[in-house]
Amino acid sequence: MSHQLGTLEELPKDYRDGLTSLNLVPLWPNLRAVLPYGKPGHRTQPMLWRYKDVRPNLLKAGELTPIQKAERRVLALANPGLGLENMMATPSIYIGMQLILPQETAPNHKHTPSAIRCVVEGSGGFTTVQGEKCPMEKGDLILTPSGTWHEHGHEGKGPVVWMDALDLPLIYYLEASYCIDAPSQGLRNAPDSSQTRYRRSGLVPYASLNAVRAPYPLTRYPWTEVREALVALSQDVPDGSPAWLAYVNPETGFECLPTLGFSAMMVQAGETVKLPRRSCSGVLHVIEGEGRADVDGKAMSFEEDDTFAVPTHANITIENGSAKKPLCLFVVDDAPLQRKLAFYEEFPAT
Ligand code: 1HN
Repeated sequence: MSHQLGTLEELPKDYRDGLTSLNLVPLWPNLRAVLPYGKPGHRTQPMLWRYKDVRPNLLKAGELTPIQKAERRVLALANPGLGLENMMATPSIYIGMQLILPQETAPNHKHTPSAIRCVVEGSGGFTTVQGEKCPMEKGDLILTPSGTWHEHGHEGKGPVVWMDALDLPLIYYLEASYCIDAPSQGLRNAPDSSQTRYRRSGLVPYASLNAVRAPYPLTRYPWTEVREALVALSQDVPDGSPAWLAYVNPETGFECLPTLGFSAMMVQAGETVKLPRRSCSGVLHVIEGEGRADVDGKAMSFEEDDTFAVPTHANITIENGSAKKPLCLFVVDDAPLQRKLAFYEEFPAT
């Protein structure tokens, strides 16, 4: 491994030109670029998007662009390291902030990328997924997995904003991204299944034990329930570690979606936590609280509703900036995909 590999310039020009004309490329001058030693390289920058910068521009979009001309009214959080036009927060994760105004509807469609929403502000918004109407209140997680019909509406007052996360960069790279539309879904006239069939963790409908399991039994994870669980867990975690819960499929116990993973973290008032160095890339969104993050030496001060991207293998320290209130973060990452590919790794925080 200590050998200096041969460079392109060392090769005779006529040989190089000959290779080029045959669409052939020598591997060895490029090998370290595509297979770095010890740790992967990355173009993804640790990046913070402040909601106080996003919000006025999103509301302005509400004035400038009627929903009919947008289909989805969204400002994407684009990582400059990956090229703004590519709309990638990390190599696998697309993140956008979506605005819907009272009485507007965002029409029914389905697509190959999988999506989730995490509600940022407002009341009265809803997403209908496969006929199930999911209320959207701050911090709620709503899944719209690949191939599931979904549409949005708003029956309340004032703006409703949520964060969209999709595995779009992956699916687009695979040249497999497309959507189709259809008339509005018929509604099942019943509360969403987080309030009925999957009300409590550890309990599933009896009949599901026999049945061929639905791939996505639960599409809404209400924040009030998650927060309560985080508060309870906080009483029993070591100092310097966050209370950290993963959102899972209640029937399988595995991650909700095949590609992206979702979790919620609570850092106690006045505490600073170091996260394990993980091989996945990720996006952290502040549901409540404020503080500072250090991501591979880049310091970022954040407030409620801010969002930041972290590259693969990042060393992350998070400090709760309040001595009184907890800090709650929603985390999106591509660990489920990396686990399936059998290379997901975690290293103790240093
Ligand atoms: C999409 O379908 C939604 O359904 C939001 O709300 C953002 C970004 C790219 C591709 C599809 C939605 C999207 C999207």
